[in-house]
Amino acid sequence: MRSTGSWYEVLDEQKHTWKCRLRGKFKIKGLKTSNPIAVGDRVLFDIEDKVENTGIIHDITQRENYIIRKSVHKTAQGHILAANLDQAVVIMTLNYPRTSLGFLDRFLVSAESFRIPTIIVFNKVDLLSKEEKEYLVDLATMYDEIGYPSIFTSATGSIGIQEFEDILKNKISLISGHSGVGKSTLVNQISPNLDLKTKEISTFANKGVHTTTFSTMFEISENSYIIDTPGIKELGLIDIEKTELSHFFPEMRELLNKCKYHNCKHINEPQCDVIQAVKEGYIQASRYSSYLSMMDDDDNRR
Ligand SMILES: Nc1nc2c(ncn2[C@@H]2O[C@H](COP(=O)(O)OP(=O)(O)O)[C@@H](O)[C@H]2O)c(=O)[nH]1
Ligand SMILES: [Mg+2]
Ligand SMILES: [Zn+2]
Repeated sequence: MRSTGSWYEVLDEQKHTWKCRLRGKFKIKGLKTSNPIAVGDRVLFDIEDKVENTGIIHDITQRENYIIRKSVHKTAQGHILAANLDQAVVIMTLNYPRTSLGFLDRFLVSAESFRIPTIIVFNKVDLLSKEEKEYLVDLATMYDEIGYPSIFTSATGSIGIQEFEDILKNKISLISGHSGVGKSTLVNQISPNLDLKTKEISTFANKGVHTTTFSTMFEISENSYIIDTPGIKELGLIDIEKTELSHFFPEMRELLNKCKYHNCKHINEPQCDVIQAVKEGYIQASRYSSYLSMMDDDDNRR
């Protein structure tokens, strides 16, 4: 559920909480990380003290997926922020504050690369004009066609709260989104008094800043868990090779072997099916623009 340095809080099948440490020579084969166990990991432990509720973790089950952040100091190592996520829920607002599509697409690409399905929550719909609402419906339809379902909510106006609860039901969800979009207010509608620490996901601006972060898992209702990850702002900071980026745009992925060149970057190559699809409107201009912008970012980083 959470870890503070050398202690790990573990929830067992009966929902009892145990304070555990790792067995002395605990090691995970193959993966070089600064933390051997992360929030969301499923572990096996021996009871050490039944009165004090302490235990010793001796094994970990294979991860279905995980979010890893590159360690700043040891480049060969990564830091796992969370494991075994059923989905990511990205909360955004068209306005107040404005969430850019570039930001959203960047998040979606990261989630794709970690193989985590994403649901978009458009919050604060109570503040939108008729025109903005119409635009939002079009936007939602576009993302839905690519494979990202969405819901409309107003955390303060009691719109879509039941839908929000439904998408979290019986799942482990990563909650993310810019600061001020209403994450705490939304989650509080389902689980009052939960103190979400989730910070905004910035772009690459803060990439060099190393912050000590502790993810935390909360049970917000029976069998529904959310993971709050203050360090999630680095979610965008992953190594995606240029030639791979298009694989994480689902609408491009299905066209890839149709380009003339097998290593086509879909920027200005002749007989590129992606560019053709953009011209024909099958791939949305805003998505392609996010793609180009991420290709650019990559350049700057190198
Ligand atoms: N009008 C309106 N305000 C909202 C809505 N959701 C949240 N807010 C307000 O937006 C501000 C930021 O909300 P908060 O939950 O703290 O955002 P967080 O930083 O994402 O956790 C607060 O003043 C909330 O009352 C909404 O759906 N509509
Ligand atoms: Mg908050
Ligand atoms: Zn191409």
